Amino acid sequence: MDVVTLGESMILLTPESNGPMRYAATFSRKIGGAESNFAIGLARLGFKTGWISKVGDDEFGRAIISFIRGEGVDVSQVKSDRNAPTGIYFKELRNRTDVRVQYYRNESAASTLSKTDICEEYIAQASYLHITGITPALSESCYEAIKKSMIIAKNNEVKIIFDPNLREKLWTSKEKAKQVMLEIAAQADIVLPGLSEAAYLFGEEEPEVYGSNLLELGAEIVILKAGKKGTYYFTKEQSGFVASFPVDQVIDPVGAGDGFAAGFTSGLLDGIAIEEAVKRGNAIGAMVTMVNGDVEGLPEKNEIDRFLKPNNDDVS
Ligand code: KDG
Repeated sequence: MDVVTLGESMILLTPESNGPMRYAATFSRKIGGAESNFAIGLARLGFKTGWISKVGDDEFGRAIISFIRGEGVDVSQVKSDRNAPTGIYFKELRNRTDVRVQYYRNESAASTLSKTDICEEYIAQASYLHITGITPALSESCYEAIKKSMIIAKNNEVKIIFDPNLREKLWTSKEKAKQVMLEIAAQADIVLPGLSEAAYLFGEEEPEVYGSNLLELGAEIVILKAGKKGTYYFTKEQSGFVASFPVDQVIDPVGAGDGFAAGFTSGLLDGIAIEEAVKRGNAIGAMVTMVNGDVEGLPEKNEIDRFLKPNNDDVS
């Protein structure tokens, strides 16, 4: 297994018309979840990924498992819960620049995930463990599951990738969010915040300050995503900035960060230079925003190669 991740996936309902959702009569039904988005992104590029989770023992839970399995992600560690439902979320596209997310996931099956659901052998055989800041916000037992996964990773030389994915709606307080995120960041080898997430953790600062703060906490690689501007990267030996790819029209920005993380991680797995890995991440992030849905725009290997080398006839 190249990468193992854990977290909640939900049924995603998007109104078929723009504007306030109170007027929406018809919805399209898709699937979303930061961690499975990431796992699907890597699977499309040909990597072996596994997703640990829980869904309700209901039709939506079955839809999620079969969709994610169909995308080539291993779902052998996903359990069905008879006592709690699958979570749902709505993506309200009010207009091109105002996208709102509404969750119906309180006490969902995934929020009951606990350390007893974490199998040591499963994580131990992976090269990377991917964690987001969403999972520990779901419940104390989810945070326990995250902590156990990180201990297993540390004991087995599995590198930890931490994408804060700050979702303020899920946290009981800013202090708690900050404390947990910093605890996880201190255990991680690779940390991938957006600039606004870094500001949440450390206050308004320059990117270089965030970079050195996170390196001092213990990360080997720090990536700072500056949205449509580009991405900064920092290690002890080098730092730099890679500009974003222009996007004529953003159709749906949700999932772009997960696309970035998948592209960047694929670069690490391929052993390419950090700058090239960041470029691949930027490219996939851009491609995701051009398509409606959290995962629909994630490219396959030949598509990302073509995107990065548009004039290369050798790329099929
Ligand atoms: O990063 C995209 C995710 O935000 C989306 O897929 C839904 O997992 C989700 C969440 O918790 O917001």
